[in-house]
Order: sequence, then structure tokens, then C-alpha cells
Amino acid sequence: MKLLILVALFGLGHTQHNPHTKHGTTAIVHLFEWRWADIAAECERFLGPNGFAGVQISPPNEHIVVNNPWRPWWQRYQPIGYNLCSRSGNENELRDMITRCNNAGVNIYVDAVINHMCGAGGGEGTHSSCGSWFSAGRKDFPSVPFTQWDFNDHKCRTGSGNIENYGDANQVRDCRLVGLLDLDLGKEYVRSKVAGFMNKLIDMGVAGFRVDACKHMWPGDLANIYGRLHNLNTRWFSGGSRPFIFQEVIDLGGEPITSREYFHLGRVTEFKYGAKLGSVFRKWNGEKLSFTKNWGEGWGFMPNGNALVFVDNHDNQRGHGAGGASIVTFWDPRLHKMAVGYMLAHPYGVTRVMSSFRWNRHIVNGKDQNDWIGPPSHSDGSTKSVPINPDQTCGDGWVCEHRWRQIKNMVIFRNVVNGQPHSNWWDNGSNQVAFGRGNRGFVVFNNDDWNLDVTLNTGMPGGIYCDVISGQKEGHRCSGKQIHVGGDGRAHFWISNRDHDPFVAIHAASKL
Ligand code: QV4
Ligand code: CA
Repeated sequence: MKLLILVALFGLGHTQHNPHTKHGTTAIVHLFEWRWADIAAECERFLGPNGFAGVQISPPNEHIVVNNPWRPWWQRYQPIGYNLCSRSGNENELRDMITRCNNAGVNIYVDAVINHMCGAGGGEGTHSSCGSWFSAGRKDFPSVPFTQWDFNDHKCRTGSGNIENYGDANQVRDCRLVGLLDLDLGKEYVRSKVAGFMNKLIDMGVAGFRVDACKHMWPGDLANIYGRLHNLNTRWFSGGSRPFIFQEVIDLGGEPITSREYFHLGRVTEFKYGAKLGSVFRKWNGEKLSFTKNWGEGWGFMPNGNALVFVDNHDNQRGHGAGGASIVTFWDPRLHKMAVGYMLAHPYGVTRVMSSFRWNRHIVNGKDQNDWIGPPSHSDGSTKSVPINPDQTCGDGWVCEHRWRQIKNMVIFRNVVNGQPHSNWWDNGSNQVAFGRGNRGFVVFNNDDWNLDVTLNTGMPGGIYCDVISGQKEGHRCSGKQIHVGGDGRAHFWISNRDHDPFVAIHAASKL
């Protein structure tokens, strides 16, 4: 009976909480602002072979094109319609990418912007990615078509028409988010257009959606739209598979709208996770790694079956959205590798790795003046492709965190230990911790200002293992540290606090 209730509540395997990953893979990567042609190539040459489960892509639909500032990344969060041409490519390139990634065992999850269209100040003309004419002032988007009758302004009760107070759930749902024209998702017509857009993508073969700005949409409206969605394409997914839904709701506490209102609909982004993990690794507010023994629900995070977790995202890595200064990004590579490593080693949540582009940060009084800068581009504003260097890193300003050896190897670690319990915890009462995943893997972190020197029970079968952080197993040899696990499962670990990467990870597939 209890089990039945749980299944009904979280719909494990039955509803929109299941990412439908292939071949036992577990981690998603957000290839922020990548072109479709580059993602297709990346699925075949890197993501599939290294066990990545899927890609979150940038919004694929028609969006406004902004000149001032010049082609900001956030123009893609201002839809003009549901034609499938965007800064990342056209519909044929999108279809080709979805097909090739699926064939490489990698799912595609679409960032769906359905709460709003462009900003009220977006002007009039054909400055949109497919060249469709629109008028923001008249709320006229003929390519859908949406007209003034399809927006929420009549429901909104604030003087400005914008959201003014996050303490009032009605205005958060019915008024404009930063001036963005707010769709009336209560209308049958609007619901049918939005569902039609999502269904076209499902039929093309995507595995699900990151739904943008869910705090700003009524759960009942979302339930209606999700209920209209097709099952996944049976060319790649088993019959009856529902699309995976993960909803962007920023809930750090203190607001009337909570993540919980969205649990029955799909997974929800757990923003507390990255904010807290950042504080822990930065050792702010007296936080210590040893306090993470009960990481997950024990820290007040949402139930495991509902959570989509990440260290940073495309917003909070540049000061948008929520999380604040504690968020650990590629700008702090040593901490970032440790935090992402910790996330991937830990059983809580469906994990998403961020893959970024670099920009010129210019921080004045805590705010980055260049937080708007778009992806690496040619002078005409078109996005550059991602060149791969001989050492497998990316060029031209693409950071490619997902290709960093330590992160790539922890994605593999997560697959190898999938389904195993958190086990054999050890800590020194400070910032040295270790834990295992049953008898399949073991990690040790040293974030203290002194060396780690300890013998621990790993739970692993005896043998010599290759540490996949300092190096990796290559054929029969190991390019990193070797860890000797005795017949009793015990192993000695020594990690200098000055190591390039002060953590160690071994798993069943890194045994020599
Ligand atoms: C400007 C003025 C407004 C004015 C408006 C008039 O500032 O006062 O009303 O013009 O048109 C951009 C600009 C913003 C501009 C607005 C409308 O930054 O200055 O308003 O466009 O033109 C991204 C960016 C936003 C950007 C938006 C649309 O982060 O800065 O706004 O794209 O281009 C909350 C939400 C959460 C949200 C988070 C950032 O609860 O849902 O804020 N996160 C998601 C996405 C995020 C995206 C949106 C939602 C909107 O992850 O990337 O916002 O789709 O916490
Ligand atoms: Ca809304």
C-alpha cells in the first residue's frame, strides 16, 4: 500500500519524472547556446562514447533578435513564435541533431519557454530569428498566431503590469516577468498552440523538456498542457513512455509559491542544492564538508524522486536567477571540479552538468556589467561552431566543462555505481570526507588546508584501482594514482591539500 502511494505521488517510471535515459546512463549536460550541428557531432564523438545520458539544448523556437545590447544570450528567452529556427540552427539541423544524438544513445531535452513571448518593449518588425513579423506593442504574433486576446494583462492587478511582489502568488503567475508579455495559459486556444509546439518536438524524437519559468505558471494550466503531450517516439523509446519534464522553479524558501506545488507534474530544479554545495566548498557561514553526511533530503531538499540538481546553471553562473555569490562555476575550476565530482558521486537527484562559454566578466559593486554577453560569435552575430583542440579541450571561448577529465570521469563513475546505496561514510570532523556506493565505487575529498592521510573501509573488492581524477585507466595501465584495496576492503589514501585536484575516485571499471 505504502509503495502504491509512493508510486502515485512520484510516479516513478510511470509519469513525467523518468528521464528515459538509454544504456544505464545517468547525467545530463546543458550545452548552453551550442549550434545543433555541433551538438550532433558532440553526441557521436564524445557524449555517447563517454556515457552521457542527454543534452539540455537552448530554446529551439523563433526568438527576438536584439541589437542593443548586441545579441545577448537572453534574447532566446523572448519567443516570437514556434517556428523551429533559432540562433542554434534551422529545423532540418534540429531534426538531424535529434536523430543522430538518439542513435548515439544520447537524449535531447528541450528548454521550453511557454510562459511568455518577447518583452513589451520589443518593438515591431521582422527582427526575429526566422524573420517573422511581429508587434510587441500590439501583442501581435502572426506566425503562431497570438493576438492581444491571448495574454494575461486583464488578470494582472499591478500598476506597472509587471510582477512587483513575489509575496503575491497571483501577480507572480498573471503579471509580466521583467516586462515579458505573459501568455494566458488558461485559454483553450493558447494551451493547444503550446502543446502543438511541444508535440512537434516529441514526434521529432526529443525525450522531454526543461520548462522555463514554471513559478510564473499555474500548476493547473501546466497539468492541462502536459496532459496533451504525446508519448515519446517509439523509434527510440519504449511504447507508452511519457516525456521527461523538469520544471524551473526557484524555491529557496520564503515565498508563497513552493516547489511542492509542481511535484506531481514532473521533476523540479532544486536551487538549494548548488547554493548550499557552493557554501560548503567555499567554507562560508561555518559550513564544512563533514556536515554533508546527510546530504540530500536531510538538508531540507525536496524528495529525491522529484529533484533535478546542478552546481550552477546558465543564470546563476552570471548573477541572474538565484543562488548568489556562493555558486561555484568554471571561474573557480578547482572548486568546481570538486563540487561537480561530489554531486556526481552522490545518489541524490537527476544530475545536470553545466557546459559554458567564456565572456569578459566586469564586476562593479558585485554585479557583472557583462552578464548579457552572448556565445562566441562572428561579427554578423552568428554563433561560432565549437572547435576541438588536439588535447580534447574546446577552443574559441567554449569552456566545455563536460570534457574536463575529472568531470567526464565522474559521469562514468555515476553510471558504474548507479543503483548502489550511499555507504561507508567517513569524515574527519572538518573538510575531509569519503563515501562509497555499495561495492562499486568510492570517493575521498580533501578540502582542508592540510594533508589527508588515512586508511578507510571502501567496501570494494580487493585489487589495484586507478584513480580517475589524477588520471585514468588507459588499456591496462593507469595514468594517475594507484589505490591498493586489500582483501578486507581497506585502502590507504594520501591527498595533499596542494594537489591540483584534491580528491580521489575509484570504481569497478577502473580496476587494473
Ligand atoms: C527590461 C527592463 C524591464 C522592463 C522591460 C520592458 O529591465 O524593467 O519591464 O525591459 O520590455 C531581459 C532583460 C531585462 C528586460 C527583459 C525584457 O534582462 O532587463 O527587461 O529582458 O526585455 C532571461 C534573463 C533575463 C531576460 C530574459 C528575457 O535572465 O534577464 O530579461 O531572459 O530575455 C526569476 C524567474 C525565473 C528566471 C530568473 C532569471 O522566476 O524563471 O528570474 N529564469 C528563467 C530562465 C532565464 C530567463 C527567464 C526565466 C525568462 O532561466 O534565463 O531570463 O524566460 O527568478
Ligand atoms: Ca505567467
